[in-house]
Amino acid sequence: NPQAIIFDLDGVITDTAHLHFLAWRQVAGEIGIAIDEAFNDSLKGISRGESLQRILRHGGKTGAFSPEACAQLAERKNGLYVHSLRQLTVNSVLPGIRELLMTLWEERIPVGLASVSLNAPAILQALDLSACFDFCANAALISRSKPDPEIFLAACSGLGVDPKQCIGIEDAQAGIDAINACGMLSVGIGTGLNGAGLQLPATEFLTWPCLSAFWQHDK
Ligand code: B16
Ligand code: MG
Repeated sequence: NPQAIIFDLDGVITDTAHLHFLAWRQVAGEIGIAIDEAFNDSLKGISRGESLQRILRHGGKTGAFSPEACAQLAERKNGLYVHSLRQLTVNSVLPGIRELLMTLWEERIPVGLASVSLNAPAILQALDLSACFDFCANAALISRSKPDPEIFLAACSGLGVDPKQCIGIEDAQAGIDAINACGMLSVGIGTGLNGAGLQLPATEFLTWPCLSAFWQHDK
């Protein structure tokens, strides 16, 4: 068996990408930048500050705002986003995920979280999933967004496991690249991802028998 399974949050455990999008669209609109869902895909797994920089670049406004103004824009986005998180309930967990986490607990396989979201602990709590995770990497201690492997390495180190003996699960290209850069086995959820060791169309196909077969085949 793998020594641990490390999950991404946004897009794997729950679909917060749309809420991030709505908050960013509002803030970007207020400074005259239009963003759409396709552009939002390129912000998945990217930290709040770095997302803002990408939005400014997208709107041709790189350097137009002082660091203080940028901090205010990021804070405004987060206020809107955190407000929208109130709509999350125990029913907001993506299909199959709660069942998978229960099975991993029964199988005594350690479970970690590698989300660069500073709101991750509150989201897990709203979903009533906090107890399912043996270790959640602290996004506040991470200096580089995915595709840098830092957050996945922090999750492995907190669990005391060897990345090469673990599986990472992601829905974003930056996340798959981060997992592969650690030497972990990667599982991609969704379409259009390059380099995932195992590619599944949606979370409902993510089961322990499927992960176990992938592990035995690839190790
Ligand atoms: P916050 P993940 C990421 O979560 C999101 O995909 C990304 O869109 C967001 O900007 C980032 O968290 C930071 O989130 O503003 O809440 O700190 O994919 O790493 O779970
Ligand atoms: Mg994600």
